[in-house]
Amino acid sequence: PCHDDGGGTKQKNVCYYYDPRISYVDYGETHEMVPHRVSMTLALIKAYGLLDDMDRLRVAPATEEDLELAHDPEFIRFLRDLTPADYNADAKTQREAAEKYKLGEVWNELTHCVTNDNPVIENLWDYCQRYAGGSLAAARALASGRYKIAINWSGGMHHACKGKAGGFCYVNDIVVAIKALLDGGQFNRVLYLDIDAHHGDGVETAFMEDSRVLTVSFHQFGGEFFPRTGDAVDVGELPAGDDGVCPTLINVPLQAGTRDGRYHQLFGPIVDRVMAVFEPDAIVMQCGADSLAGDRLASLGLSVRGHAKCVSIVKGYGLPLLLLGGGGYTINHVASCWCYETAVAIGKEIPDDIPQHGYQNYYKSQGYKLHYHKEDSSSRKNRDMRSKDKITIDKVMNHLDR
Ligand code: ZL4
Ligand code: ZN
Repeated sequence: PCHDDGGGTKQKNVCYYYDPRISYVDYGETHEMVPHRVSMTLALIKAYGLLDDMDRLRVAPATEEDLELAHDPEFIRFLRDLTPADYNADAKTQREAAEKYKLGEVWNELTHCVTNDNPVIENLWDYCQRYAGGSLAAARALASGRYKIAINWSGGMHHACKGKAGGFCYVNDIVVAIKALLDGGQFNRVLYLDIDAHHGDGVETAFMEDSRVLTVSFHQFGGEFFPRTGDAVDVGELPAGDDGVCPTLINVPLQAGTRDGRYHQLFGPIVDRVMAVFEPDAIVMQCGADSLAGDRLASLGLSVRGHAKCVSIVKGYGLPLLLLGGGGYTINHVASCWCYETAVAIGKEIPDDIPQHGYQNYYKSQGYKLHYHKEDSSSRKNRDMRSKDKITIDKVMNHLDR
């Protein structure tokens, strides 16, 4: 238990994984994904003095075998051997193989244009090993029973599939971590919650036929918003004993412009029902920060407090909790959010004024406050669910009632 050993050091409940090499990864000058945001997050966490309240642990890079928990061996080997030099030397076969795995420049049938969402970049394999290694180590730390909460803000790459990359994600560290939790022997059921602005399609697909994992994704939906899947009608279930059914996936589509009020009319009640029906032994939460107001790619409008309230609600159930990153493209907002959520995990309130530290200048546009404000004149209107939200919650609750 948590007691003072007399030397002033307490047993810590939270462990934190961060590998500095990840922050040097460069998706390309015009790409929206900026891995440097995780080192900004850590700098802020340090500046707030939060490192004293957690154990910061080493990341062992995930091995090929680890990654094969989630992926085809051929895909993993291709990823391991892929270099920008070879790719750009245009050995035609290399490019064709890459296209098969959705790596590099890929023709997109839906938009009729070339996508380079998953560019062939320097140190790609090392990057994959390290962000997945962090999530895997975090899962093992929870399975050991030593920690209550484990954090890897470099993880949460929810779009990668068994045999292909997608949506900035090369390997799916979440699937690896969940499999490790299940294989550890202490957890029979794992709940996956995803609050990224994008649908958690890769994790959903991986566990759609697995009654030990329930995936629940809250995401912007409608129009051409990536990846266009995850409507509320896309729910899944498997037969369970005594004529019952066991839910395997739930989607909560949200309209662009959804802010704290409407988000939380859905989040709290749905998570509460999910907990009662599914009774998980552990929770994995993808905390993509592109659902925040002012994100460069998405159009949801959560405040930092609104986003972190999701974490605090989930923490409130007291189960072993794995917190992962994900999207987030306005990097000062991302660092503010994940720093605040680290404080929530620890159980410490931190002041709004961003302390002096190396990355101070990044926060000018938010007045050097953690809780930045986006113009929000119609916040009253956002409090009430719209008819679409009512249909969504009815569908989800009905699904969980069966
Ligand atoms: C970019 O390189 O929707 C914007 C946006 C600008 C600069 C150069 C412009 C060149 C990626 C995105 C034009 C590029 C147009 N620039 C690319 C269907 C798409 C077809 C290709 O948060 N165009 C593809 C993926 C999404 C699509 C979102 C979210 C990940 C996560 C977890 C993944 N892909 C549209 C894009 C660039 C840009 C490069 C971009 N890509 C924005 N949204 C997408 O859920 C980490
Ligand atoms: Zn996203």
